[in-house]
Amino acid sequence: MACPSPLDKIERLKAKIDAVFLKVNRTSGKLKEQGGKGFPQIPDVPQPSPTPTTSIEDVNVTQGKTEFQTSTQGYWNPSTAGYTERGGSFYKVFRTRKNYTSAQQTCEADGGHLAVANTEAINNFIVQQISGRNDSWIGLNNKNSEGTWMWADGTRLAGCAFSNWAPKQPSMNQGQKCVQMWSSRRYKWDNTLCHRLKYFTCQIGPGEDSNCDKNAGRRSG
Ligand SMILES: [Ca+2]
Repeated sequence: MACPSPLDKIERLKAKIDAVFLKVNRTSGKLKEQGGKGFPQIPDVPQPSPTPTTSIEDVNVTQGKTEFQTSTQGYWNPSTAGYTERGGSFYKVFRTRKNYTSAQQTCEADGGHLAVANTEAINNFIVQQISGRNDSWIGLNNKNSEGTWMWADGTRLAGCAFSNWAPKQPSMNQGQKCVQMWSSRRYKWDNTLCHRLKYFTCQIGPGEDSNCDKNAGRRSG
């Protein structure tokens, strides 16, 4: 074969240059593609508790939860203190016996109050937490006004659709101003003497949306 002519050399050189351009273009395309995806995502850091894991059923509860989390996050965690989350609030049965006032103070020290069992659902939930045959205080009393039963969140029992008195309760006995879940009456409610020592249930957070009427009249509960 004859020595390649200068023209052939130029053609080959052009072909090489084209090949290089093609390669550069492909690489550049890949880089653009990569660039469009941005930097690799840093995985989300898991949120610390008390992020509830149960499903949220209505908007009011969701709002309550958000407010509550904002107010407590960062300095105290009910979950690690033995509280169980339900619908954005936290509940705990304390298995030491205290009188009503001491029980209330224990709940307040945790940032809550004695439990408000103002719907059948939350009442049943609390009963399930009380294991064994133990009477347990709830946040219901008429210490400030005879005949007017007040929940620990400031609502009147009379304004709520739900109540769960044991048969013949509340009894009219003088001084029975505090309400227990009465184990020998299937944990239905009984008014009894506040100085008695009983288990008790605390609640942190807004609790259930009970539809209790905060402006209910001063009728007897
Ligand atoms: Ca009674």
